[in-house]
Amino acid sequence: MHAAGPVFSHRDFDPRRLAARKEAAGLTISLCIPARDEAATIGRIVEIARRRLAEGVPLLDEILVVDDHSTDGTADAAVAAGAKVVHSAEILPDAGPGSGKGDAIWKSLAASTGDLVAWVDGDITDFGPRFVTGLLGPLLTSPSVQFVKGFYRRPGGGRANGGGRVTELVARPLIARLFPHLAGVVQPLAGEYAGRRTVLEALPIVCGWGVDLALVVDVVARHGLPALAQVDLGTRRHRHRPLDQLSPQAMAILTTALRRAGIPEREAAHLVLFDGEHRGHDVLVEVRERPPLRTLARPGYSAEDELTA
Ligand SMILES: Nc1nc2c(ncn2[C@@H]2O[C@H](COP(=O)(O)OP(=O)(O)O)[C@@H](O)[C@H]2O)c(=O)[nH]1
Ligand SMILES: [Mg+2]
Repeated sequence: MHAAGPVFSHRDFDPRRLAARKEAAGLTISLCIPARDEAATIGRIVEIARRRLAEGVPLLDEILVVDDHSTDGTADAAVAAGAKVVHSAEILPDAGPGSGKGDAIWKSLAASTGDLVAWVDGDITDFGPRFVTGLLGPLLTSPSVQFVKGFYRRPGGGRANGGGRVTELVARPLIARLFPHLAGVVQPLAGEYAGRRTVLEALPIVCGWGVDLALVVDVVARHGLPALAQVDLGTRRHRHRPLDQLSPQAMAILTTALRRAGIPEREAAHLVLFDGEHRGHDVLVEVRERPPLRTLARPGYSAEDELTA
């Protein structure tokens, strides 16, 4: 592998041993899942995490789903499977406007309590405990690791060991140009990652699709490459998006990367997309940023927390 931070495999970690380490260290752990219309998959993910990693083994203290105006019964499915479900609009309602996946990540950090926080996407169809133990293992066994990014094989069409289309066509070329020190990150857009709350609450969070890349860039900028661990999570299958839905994702990644590289950008990220009749439609891509959570005055936070955090 290309030089980057430490690399692990989910096979390195046993749930029971991780739970013992967590207990010995006196830590609590949250699993968070941002979800918008994931009724088909969210129940199974929550159920497996709860049974195997909260009840079977005392690793997870909390399973939180941040639902965002889903219309397919996502919240009910997640509740039935045993998750705590919070609606995005109800978290920090006075914090001003924001939307998209990254906004849900920021809000899940605000609404969860674990000292360690792990995220997985809600559309994974071959979910298993390995996703969670893999992400938490490096944090529980290596004190120098601050953030863990998952990578995986993607069965089905395309190269077995490559990334998705936005990864290969947008993220990788941008990283090569703007952040060559991150060229060894196998899946820069993976939605499966975990970190220490102290580190995460000190970072700004990009609201939309740029969040996954920005977290890697920001963690390494502040803490160096050795603080970024990568973990092989085995295989991962998820929803396949049609090509025409990828332009906004690509725009968010591009805008986020340019901003992090210090290249000035216009305030709003507008795209024109064409329909089957060649009519152009204006699309505004979410690239706003949320401030580091520790800079917000929040209920439940004492002034002392603010000073010592
Ligand atoms: N709460 C919330 N979750 C979202 C939003 N957009 C995407 N997600 C979730 O973020 C995760 C990744 O999204 P997905 O559509 O799979 O992204 P892709 O794999 O890059 O195409 C999934 O669990 C989505 O349900 C949103 O606006 N709000
Ligand atoms: Mg997906």
